[in-house]
Amino acid sequence: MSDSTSTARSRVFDVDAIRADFPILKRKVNGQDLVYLDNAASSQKPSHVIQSLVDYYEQTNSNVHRGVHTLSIEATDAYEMARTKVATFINAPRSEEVIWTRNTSESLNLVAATWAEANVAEGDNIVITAMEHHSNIVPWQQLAFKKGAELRYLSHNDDGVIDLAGAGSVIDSRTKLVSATHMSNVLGTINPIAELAAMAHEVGAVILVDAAQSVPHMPVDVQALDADFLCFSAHKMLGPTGIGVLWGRYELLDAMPPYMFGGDMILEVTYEDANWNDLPYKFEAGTPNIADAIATGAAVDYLSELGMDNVWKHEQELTAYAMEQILSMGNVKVLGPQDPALRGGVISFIHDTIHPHDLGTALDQQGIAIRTGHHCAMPLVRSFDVVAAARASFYIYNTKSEVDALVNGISETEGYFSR
Ligand code: C6P
Repeated sequence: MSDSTSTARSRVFDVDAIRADFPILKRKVNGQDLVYLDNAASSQKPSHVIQSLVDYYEQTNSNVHRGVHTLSIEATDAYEMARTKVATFINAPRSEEVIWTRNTSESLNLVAATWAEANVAEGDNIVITAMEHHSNIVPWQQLAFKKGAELRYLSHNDDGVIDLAGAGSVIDSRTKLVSATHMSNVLGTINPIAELAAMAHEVGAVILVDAAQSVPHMPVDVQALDADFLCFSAHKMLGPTGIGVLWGRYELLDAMPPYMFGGDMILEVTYEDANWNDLPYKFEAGTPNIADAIATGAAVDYLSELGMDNVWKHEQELTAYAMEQILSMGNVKVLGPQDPALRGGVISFIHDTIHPHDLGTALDQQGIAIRTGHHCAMPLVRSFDVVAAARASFYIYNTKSEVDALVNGISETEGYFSR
């Protein structure tokens, strides 16, 4: 693997070699080999990313954009290099369009508190889908309450596929923003973002893409999607917690008011007033999360070396295999598209007789980590007349034998509960 400042080379997609890069995959959980299938919540980290944090703190640690001394210059270079890597990764036209935030949630709140605050008025509407994470519902609910605007939902069919034909009557001349998840963290559905972008642009609205579940797993090109804003979190894509990205079109970001005030985001301050720094710094008040930005660059290097086409192909194969195995059990219902080609590697399921929390706890005893609950998408999960679902989600280091372990684990749990 490259060091944290180099640009990506290519590497063969070899799952055994990939697994060897992840120290945590060697540990036992409850005396069993760890089978980590909770990647939609947060991914594991390769040594390359962990080492980039150690290297930064041992060799470079300093504040950025402030000093003339060597450490500060090196820290600034590495921090800005990471921004450039992210820009290249999502094919952003300019690296100044990449804003570091804490996570996807903060990126969404930033747009709600700045762009939407300035552009949404009474009687306008904001359109989201009915399969959003709370982070892409609640900021818009709050904004709609405050502004006297309407929050509208795009519906989906029983298979979790968006009703594009119906979207034409939901998105109208009073729509200011369409905000949609690229891949559902519950259903796995991949949404038709380019089509929604065209519909939004047709009525003069902008489109925001919640790419928390897509950027880590598939090639994402903000220009091909014709997106206006797009956000994601590093911790779901091999990077550290506490850092995320908001990408936005330069003209939009440039016209937006700041989100927070303080050091680095100003150009000039007098006792009476202040004016704002250029992008991206206008949105990065205070000392930023330097180490984690650099480690995000290392994560992007790692994924780029594997190639996002290969990452996606691997996960599609695993998903198809897992769907087949899980559905063949006969007593487990899978939420979302039944056709694996329409979805990503997130499989939420409901067992006929075992509660998801019991299943999750029993699987944990076998070293298998899945997520159970409402997955921070309460309205969506409740729409299936349940309060919780079990969810297995995959990443680059998962294997078919881990899918087998999951299916065997479910069978063993059935045996336990039938005793
Ligand atoms: N979903 C899951 O287990 P943060 O927490 O800010 O990094 O990401 C929020 C978020 C936004 N949108 C989507 C589609 C998401 O999946 C998530 C995070 C995790 O499904 C944690 S709740």
